Amino acid sequence: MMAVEPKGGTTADKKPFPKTALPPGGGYILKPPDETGRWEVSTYRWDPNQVIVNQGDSVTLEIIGINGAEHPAAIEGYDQKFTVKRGEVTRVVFRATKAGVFRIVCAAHNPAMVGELIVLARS
Ligand SMILES: [Cu+2]
Repeated sequence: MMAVEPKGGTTADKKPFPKTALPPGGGYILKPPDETGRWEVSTYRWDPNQVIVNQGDSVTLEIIGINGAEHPAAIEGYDQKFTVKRGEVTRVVFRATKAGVFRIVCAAHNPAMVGELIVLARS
């Protein structure tokens, strides 16, 4: 997995700077026009943002930090907390004991940076 920041931009003469604020929480960034009129929008995400495993699997997530200095994160319902830092690989190792869908949430980039751990029930 990666922690990445997709980014887009244009100049105010092509598309006026949006008047509506984006949802708060650090997950969306809207940079107002600079001296050249260029403005940018970006967000943070896990890529891929879904991990599918089978119940009972030993899971190792290797997550590299590409954009953003730090991503303090957790897998809700699995008691896994970790921080992904730019330029480093963070390994998250656990056994998928519980079936279900569990959010992988970065506390610094709400509400955008949310992935899903999907644990398929053992039949
Ligand atoms: Cu983040």
